[in-house]
Amino acid sequence: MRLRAHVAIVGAGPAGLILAALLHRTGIESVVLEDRSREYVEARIRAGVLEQGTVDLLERAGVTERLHREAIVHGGIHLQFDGERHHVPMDELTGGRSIVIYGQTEVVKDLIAVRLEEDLPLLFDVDEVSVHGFDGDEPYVRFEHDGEEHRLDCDVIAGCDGFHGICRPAIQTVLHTFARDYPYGWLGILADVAPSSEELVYAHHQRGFALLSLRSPTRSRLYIQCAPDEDIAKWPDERIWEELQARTALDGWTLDEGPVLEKGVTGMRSFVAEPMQHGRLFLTGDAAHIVPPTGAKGLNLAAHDVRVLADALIEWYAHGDRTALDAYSTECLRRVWRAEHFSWWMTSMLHNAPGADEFDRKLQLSQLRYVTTSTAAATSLAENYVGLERV
Ligand code: RFL
Ligand code: PHB
Repeated sequence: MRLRAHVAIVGAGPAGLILAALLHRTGIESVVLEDRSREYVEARIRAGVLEQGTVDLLERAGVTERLHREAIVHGGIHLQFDGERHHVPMDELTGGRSIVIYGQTEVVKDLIAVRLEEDLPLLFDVDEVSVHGFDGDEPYVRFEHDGEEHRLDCDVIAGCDGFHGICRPAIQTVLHTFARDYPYGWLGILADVAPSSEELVYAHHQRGFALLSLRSPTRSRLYIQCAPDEDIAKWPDERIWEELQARTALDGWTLDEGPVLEKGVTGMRSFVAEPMQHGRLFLTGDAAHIVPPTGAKGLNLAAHDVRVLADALIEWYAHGDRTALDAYSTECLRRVWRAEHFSWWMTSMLHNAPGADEFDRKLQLSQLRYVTTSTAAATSLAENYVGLERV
């Protein structure tokens, strides 16, 4: 079948779904193509920290009704090292800015619900997606759905298909890529137990990094540093709790345990592809860049990309002005590289790299002490963590 839309969106992660919602609000119609099932996409556990700018964008996209009821606002984080836990009051340091705890899974569920309620095109379980003609003025996407072949003609293709998608490889030859792999990963669990700390705890420990986060007043999300190719089968729940207890132990405080509902291992990588556009194909979010999760920036960067792209498309459709579209990549990459540096810095300061010696550890501890004693250093961390207004 032959279909037509203003914008073809490949991928129904946060980037693709937010873009589709923003465009729809101004009458620009899109078709969203997702190669996984709705159940899979809605069950995938990912990020949990939203910057205020991301919440504002979701507001504009019209999907914050449940978020405003359920999200938890945090004004700070804790940094733990050398047996001490220090509070970084991010709101005080940044003139009242805070972060919001609301799972990416919930954001995606809300976006899918609104899109389907409004009867707008969003196809799950598509196969054999390929992108064509973006060098010229008549791009199109080919795909299979329900055993039938389709061609989707459009003005622009948005590659929102994540790190393992097909859009970035389609323009591989014009891209410069920059990458760093880290010699460790994160083993993450979702546990049915109230969080033991009101705010997030980032813990530096000789046995490796640990992070205490949450999803709701009754659900904890916890991570420990592990090998990048760690075999999850070697980690029965008791062993995970033991390790979490050892790495976050503090006099006068206890980490409450509960049933583990989900667990998995994530590798850590920094990656940027430049430019984020070729002809009429635009890359957004993880399709163009990856950060290690320590800075909680991945989802927020994806949201920023699609805000810039949506505004540029609105300008183009309304006034035929391509200036903002042409500046898309340059505009996004400034924030991308700031987040790359911040995420790399947080990661290097908090993890115990294999082969690291006492000198490395002393430098980390000195940096952590500086960040928790100097207002200037704490402000630098805080303004990056809550999201810089201007980059
Ligand atoms: P996604 O979410 O990967 O979505 C891409 C979608 O495209 C689909 N797809 C295709 N569809 C059609 N055809 C194809 N050929 C396709 N190939 C792929 C995929 O199935 C998928 O549905 O990318 P997007 O939208 O750019 O969003 C990026 C975020 O998901 C990611 O950056 C964050 O999850 C990163 N991240 C965090 N970010 C934060 O801002 N704050 C956090 O606290 C945070 N914590 C995390 C994280 C990522 C983690 N993992 C698992 C990598 C914690 C973890 C553990
Ligand atoms: C999470 O809650 O999943 C989370 C929080 C902070 C991070 C990364 C992940 O830096």
